Amino acid sequence: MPLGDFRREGWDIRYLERVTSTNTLALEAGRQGATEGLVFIADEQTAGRGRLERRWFAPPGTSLLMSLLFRPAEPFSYTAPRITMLCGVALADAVIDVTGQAAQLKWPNDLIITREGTWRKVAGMLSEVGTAPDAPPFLVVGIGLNVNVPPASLSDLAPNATSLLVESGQPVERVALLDAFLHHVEEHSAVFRAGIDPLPQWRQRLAWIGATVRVQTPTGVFTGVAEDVDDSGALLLRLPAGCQQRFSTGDVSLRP
Ligand code: BT5
Repeated sequence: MPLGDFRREGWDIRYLERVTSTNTLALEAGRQGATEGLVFIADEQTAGRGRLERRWFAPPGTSLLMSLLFRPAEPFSYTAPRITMLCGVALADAVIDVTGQAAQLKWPNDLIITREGTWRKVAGMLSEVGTAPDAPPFLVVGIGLNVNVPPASLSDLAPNATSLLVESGQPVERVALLDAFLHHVEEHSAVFRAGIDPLPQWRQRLAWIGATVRVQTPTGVFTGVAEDVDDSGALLLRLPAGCQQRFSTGDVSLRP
């Protein structure tokens, strides 16, 4: 089925062939009052965004490029990060269901696959908070998943990029992944609404807890043992000097 024909009950899915960034569209729609459940999905982005002003690249028609609009319940500062976490868990679930690949989350918002001791990034997530006058803030969760990116294009994306095509050795149906992902978002959201915190499940899916890692932040590079995440999802690193340092943002890699 073409991506543009995909529907799922409970979701308002808007497919566009080419956009600047699905996150930008979802943020604008949220400002205009769009309701939770809106999803923008595109075959191509001309200005795909990563965190910290970085870019997200994807050859047209090869990937899942999408943004979901959420209107988190109060208190926003507790609920919004948990919605991002449950989307990450749902993304890992979908990849595992559809491809059998043992995908793991990499703090804070990546999906990686490790093969023969080497990890590669197969998806990234960008959560952004939107605001509008006289209205509560809302949340946009953007996901870029490298589905059928051919091997020759991977080095144009990032040195450590991979795709599901490359990992599983065969093309993967984007519609099947999208359907599985939305199914798992529904499932995990229902559990969260019933009062169960998604953080422990998210933590369980994180790669490298207990391992020595390098954390790169805008203020420096730190090496230590990734001991845990705290109640807000921040990473807790045990530094060689013995003290623990908390990171709310950064890029983590395994110590070389
Ligand atoms: C992310 O940022 O990983 C978040 C990416 C979110 C992209 C989605 S696509 C749909 C929605 N609309 C948007 O505009 N964005 C969201 P970050 O952790 O900052 O990683 C960005 C870095 O990943 C870049 O600097 C590159 O090094 C690398 N990169 C870019 N494209 C990649 C790809 N397709 N696969 C793997 N790595 C990539």
